[in-house]
Amino acid sequence: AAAKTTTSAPKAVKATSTVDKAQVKAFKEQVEKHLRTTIGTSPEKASKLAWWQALVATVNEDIFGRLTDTQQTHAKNDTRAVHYLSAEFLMGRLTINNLTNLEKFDVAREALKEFGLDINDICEEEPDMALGNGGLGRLAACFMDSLATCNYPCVGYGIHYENGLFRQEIRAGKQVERPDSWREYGCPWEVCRPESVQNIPLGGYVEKQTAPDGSQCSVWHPSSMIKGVPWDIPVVGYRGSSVAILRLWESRSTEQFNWDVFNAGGYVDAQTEKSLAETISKVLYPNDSTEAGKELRLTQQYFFCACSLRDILRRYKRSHHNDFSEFASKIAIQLNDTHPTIAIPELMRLLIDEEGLSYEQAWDITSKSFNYTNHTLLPEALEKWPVYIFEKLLPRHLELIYEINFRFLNGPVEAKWPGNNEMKSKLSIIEEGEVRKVRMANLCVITSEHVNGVAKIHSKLVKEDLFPDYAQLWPNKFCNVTNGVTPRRWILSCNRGLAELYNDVAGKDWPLDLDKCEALKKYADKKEYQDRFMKIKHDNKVALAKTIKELCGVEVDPNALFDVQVKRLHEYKRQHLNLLYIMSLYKSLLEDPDQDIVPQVFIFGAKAAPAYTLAKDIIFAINAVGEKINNDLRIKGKLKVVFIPNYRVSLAEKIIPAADISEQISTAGYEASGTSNMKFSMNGALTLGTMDGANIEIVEQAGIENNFIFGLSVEEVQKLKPRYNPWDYYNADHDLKAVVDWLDSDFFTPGQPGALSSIKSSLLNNGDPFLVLADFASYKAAHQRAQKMFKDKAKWAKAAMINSATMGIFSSDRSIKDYATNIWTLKSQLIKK
Ligand code: KOT
Repeated sequence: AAAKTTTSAPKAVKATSTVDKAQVKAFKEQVEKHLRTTIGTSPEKASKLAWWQALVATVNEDIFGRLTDTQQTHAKNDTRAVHYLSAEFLMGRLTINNLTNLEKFDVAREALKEFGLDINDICEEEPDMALGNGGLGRLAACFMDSLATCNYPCVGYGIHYENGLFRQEIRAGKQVERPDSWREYGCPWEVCRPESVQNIPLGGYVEKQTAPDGSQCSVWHPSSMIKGVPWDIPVVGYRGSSVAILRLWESRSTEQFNWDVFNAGGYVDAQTEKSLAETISKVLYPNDSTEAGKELRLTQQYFFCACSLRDILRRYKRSHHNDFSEFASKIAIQLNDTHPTIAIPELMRLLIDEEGLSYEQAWDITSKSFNYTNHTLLPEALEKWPVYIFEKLLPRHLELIYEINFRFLNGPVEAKWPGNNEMKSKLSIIEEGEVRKVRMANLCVITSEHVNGVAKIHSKLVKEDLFPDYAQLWPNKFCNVTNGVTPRRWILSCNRGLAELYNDVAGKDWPLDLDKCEALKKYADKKEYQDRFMKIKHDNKVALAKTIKELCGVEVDPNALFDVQVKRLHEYKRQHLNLLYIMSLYKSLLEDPDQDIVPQVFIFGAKAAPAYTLAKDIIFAINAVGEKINNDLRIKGKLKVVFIPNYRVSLAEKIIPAADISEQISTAGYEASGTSNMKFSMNGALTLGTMDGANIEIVEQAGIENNFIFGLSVEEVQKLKPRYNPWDYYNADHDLKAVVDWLDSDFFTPGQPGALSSIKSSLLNNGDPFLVLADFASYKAAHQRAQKMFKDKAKWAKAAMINSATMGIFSSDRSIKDYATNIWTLKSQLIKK
């Protein structure tokens, strides 16, 4: 029959597209070639790991050519570039993403199929690159993807941790931390660059010298040198635009480090010093939103900043020799929270001590180069380093910090508030007290051109509550850039079914312009499309149910409502509020087992900082309650609770596409933004959450009627907090009292009464700092609304589709363009082949 042209709307159900046979053949030959000549094995005896390595080698062939093109274009045009300094980059796995961005995934899948292999199975061999704790590190990873995709000249700088975030095991319901050795068998994506090694001084003392002209200067005599070895990880932009570089520094001992000791016959001592130097990049500190205040941590921060700045200066000097007048117009530096703050005095030091600039010249350059992103308001996360640690490790930097502080207090502060010592002590970089401390955030604000928060509400609080006095001095310094996530990883790669649907309704360019997804909105009322959308969700739930069976040994029904809370465990994120609700639901089911409720599966994933006892107790409580509920035949499987161990990026990619409800239940004012909230919505989950962080902007897009919002607002929390008494809520609400008291029994922990009491105690005796009890009733009501809507399949499908369709502004491309336009004044550069 003759082909018919059609102008009608796309069909909801469509045949899957086919791939080019010649490309598949070529890819297959490439993989086999690498299997034989790069890996040294053959298709007959290759392990899955070997196949994966051959696959990566094949992909790398594509990447390196583009990398050279990118770097040559930028060098030739002497372009301005941004340098993203971050102690964390939570990259996850790279294979599927790189294939996706190169538009080779389907070809690769078919090629492997011809070897009898399943690409997803092979890609399971790849360890996650877990060089981050949570939101902050994952944001940096999404930003690298967007920087590359949008063709912005950039380098990401961080630490090449030998061990990333710990692997979590659950034993007898409790978290156990195991080391994460992500490169035990080598990482095929990274390239070592010995030609760019740096030597970093540390320790020692500062000598005051008088120059011939009578002026004073400082000479630093460090006590040791550490070698910084760069490892480059190429980050491919979507459709092969440009290739960005993530450069991670590994610490090694230098020959200088132990030569004298060695010569004096101290072979063993020399080895100890060597291991000290190599300790610096050994392990990622497992704290999210708290500060350890450990010497090694500051050494890590200084080490990677010092290496990165030398790298930046070397590249700048290659084209500008010793003329620093254009430095600030060529170099933008973004500080991902305060962790890289030490880069500020380090740049000052390099310019003054090594390059011979005056203090004023150095300050002029430095204060035009840096910008600072704040990611939290939690006081325990604001870094303050004891002055004595600085004296020991970085005496010259301390001197420069004092100088910056002196000029700031006697300049702008004195001019604005003459003679006001109270203001001076509030704004000072140095906190006085028994232990004098350096306030890193103050140094950032004083130096940076721009200071941004990560969601509208958060940026407002940064300006008005965290730094109100600085905002009076410099009102225009403060701005907002709402976070975003990359749609390449968080839809296209992890939810192929949904990606196909968007291809059909929005055309194939939606991964580059997520606003295009809005096209789905006009089909949200159409049964055919609702069915297709919910079929995609159902398939994802079937796949997740299989994973849950494997990892937790629990059978869950894909027809049940999947209610998901996955994120770091923290009191402010209130996993225990979720748990109290589950207990109350269970209680009501025991009281009336025949009641007509929607079957529900509550899914948790969370790592607790190893020293955070209450967080670990909450993990134990979730497991204990889950164990009881999952095995209670009286409730006929209407309720299941699972805790998926070792939550990480690769698990998120399986969990998020399968969620019906996304729990975003932080106490209002405490979650700076959240980013998983965006991923869930994009994948068609409805948010059950508070008006906090980016949740506010999510419901602004998707409509409050398509989500379940509950709880106190930021203003209400601020008002209630000073006079809050959790006992009032406990005594007034029978159901709440019953479940809180349940924690004190041994019902969930037979033979171990009191095993869950610390949670009750934190809620009642410790004043319930995050207002769990105050929000309980409203939280329960939100769940009831959700249950009701879930019974109306069409209504639910429509709401889910509208959520997914309206998340365009949460593409990290939009965030990066905001940074480029408002903060970095950076232009994108087309790459010449
Ligand atoms: C950790 C230590 C010190 C200071 C801040 C942190 C931090 C903050 N780590 N992760 N965050 C999160 O950052 C995300 C990205 O901006 C936010 O979405 C999230 O709300 C923060 O909690």
